[in-house]
Amino acid sequence: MNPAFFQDMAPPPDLYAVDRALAAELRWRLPADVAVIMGPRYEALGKATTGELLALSEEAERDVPRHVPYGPWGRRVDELRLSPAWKGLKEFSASHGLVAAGYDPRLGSHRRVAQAAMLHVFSATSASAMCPLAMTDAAARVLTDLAPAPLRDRLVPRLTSSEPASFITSGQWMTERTGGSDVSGTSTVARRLQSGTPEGDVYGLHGVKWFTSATTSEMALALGRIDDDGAVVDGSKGLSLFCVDVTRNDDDSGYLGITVNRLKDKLGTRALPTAELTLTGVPARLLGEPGQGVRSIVGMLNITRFYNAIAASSAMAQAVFRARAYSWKRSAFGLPLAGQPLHAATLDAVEADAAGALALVMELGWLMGKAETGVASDDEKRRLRALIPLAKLTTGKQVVSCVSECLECFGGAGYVEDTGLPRMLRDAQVLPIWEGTTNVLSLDVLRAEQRDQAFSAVLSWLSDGVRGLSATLPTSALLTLQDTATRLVLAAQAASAAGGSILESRARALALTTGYAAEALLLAQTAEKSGKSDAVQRFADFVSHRLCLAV
Ligand code: MFK
Repeated sequence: MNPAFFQDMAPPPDLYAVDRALAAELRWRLPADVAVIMGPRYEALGKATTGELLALSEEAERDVPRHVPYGPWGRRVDELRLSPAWKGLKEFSASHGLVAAGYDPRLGSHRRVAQAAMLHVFSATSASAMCPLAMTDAAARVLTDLAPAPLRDRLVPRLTSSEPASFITSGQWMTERTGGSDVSGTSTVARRLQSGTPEGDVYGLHGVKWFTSATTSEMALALGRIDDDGAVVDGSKGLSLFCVDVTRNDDDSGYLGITVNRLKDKLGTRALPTAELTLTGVPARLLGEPGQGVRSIVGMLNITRFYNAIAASSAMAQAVFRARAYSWKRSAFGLPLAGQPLHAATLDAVEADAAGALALVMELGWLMGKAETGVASDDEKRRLRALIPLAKLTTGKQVVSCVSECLECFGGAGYVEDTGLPRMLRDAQVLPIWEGTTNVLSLDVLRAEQRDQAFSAVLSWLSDGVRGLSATLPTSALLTLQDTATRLVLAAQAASAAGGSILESRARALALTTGYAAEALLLAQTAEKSGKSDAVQRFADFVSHRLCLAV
């Protein structure tokens, strides 16, 4: 008995330094010239995550956003009061080139893998600053593809800037009271203000946006329905995409053409300002063709879903390494937790889970980088189309269970707010929800199959990959993965033959099983390429954890 005993807990780690799965991925995925460019950047970022970034994020989490609707004399001011640390996080993101890396020509087709590693190191300590970065990167992509040259040249260099003074962020305004998953009921209307300006046709937007994250961003992409003298097309085919400059009125009496109704009181991501907005004619430029708004904004969603998967892999890795660090410091029943077989096995399982999520993120980054630089084959493009929703939905489910398991590793401390641990679980819970729920994305995979045979491309890649694995991998794990891949193909064929509601009702099970099988295959390939025993062990642990009962 020691009445003077107080438990010690390690702070969040530098993931670049401790995450062996990340090191294994980077070793085989980055060519030497890219590794030379990125190595020092990863090191600097990793070190900063335990210093400058940690201080900024803790401050932003303490000093959460507030909405001040009225000034002292009753005038509408709609001030969104944010911690100076939130601005600091934005500057930090710019100076480390977190968005810029995705557009860096020196990184060639490896740009998205190189960027994913940075974001994996950054996200879990970012106080949700990952959210505006996701939308910023996605807006840069959409503007690059769709905006008239003057608009593109005004905004894209700033969205992708590494200079804090010029870096701007973007929002994504889709969700309305009628629905987040189903945008066909969008009631925001767009009335023409000016035609044929160099930056495109200008419309005034009128409506209510129900969730707008990172509301203090300098711009946003928004869906609206063009109202041509009372003629409005219903449903999602009537939606168009608009680019909004978010500006304050000259006399600082709120935002130009926007009223902030209130900030959302959310379970997590509390440092992130998420508002309900009423648009009262805010000027916005049409992007792409009228009526093609959904088609246009899915280009944005594909990037934000990639970021979502990275946010999941990052949160999982941080939770795992915090739990592991604790297991060295905490003793029970006369032994450190780390030395107790069942606890150690639990930690190995969650570490393998995090490694699986990261492997899928890296594969996605590899395919995205190839597609964006025009070197992806048709088969790779089809695979990418399905892997985006598959990666988002699979990692979204993994992160919640993995972080929950890690909190359990801390016992009661994992349930006590001032340890900072419960916040990890609250923040994780948004990842299966925003950017498409598990069911919506499972149905998206079905549609991608029906339109482009994209799911078939994933299944073929999976079957071929599993067949190509070497017999030197642990036999039981290998057999389980082979069995899963075979049964998956049969289950997909049966569901497809049944069609209709039976096919839909099985979409989620098929999607999640495919996501886990893909992760297992990628871990096996990483293990083969690295030849390291810890990578082989992660493959075996992952298979036990996610593909079969752990016996
Ligand atoms: C850490 C990271 C954090 C990121 C944070 C961001 C915070 C922002 C918070 C939010 O904004 S959350 C709101 C996010 N909202 C969603 O994710 C919407 C979820 N719903 C869907 O994804 C629906 O499936 C969808 C709205 C797309 C359905 O609408 P529709 O009108 O029924 O679309 P449809 O008919 O399925 O697809 C229209 C076209 O787009 C089709 O092409 P065609 O017209 O040529 O046939 C589709 O093939 C195509 N399409 C759909 N999804 C696609 C796609 N193409 C490529 N990629 C996709 N993902």
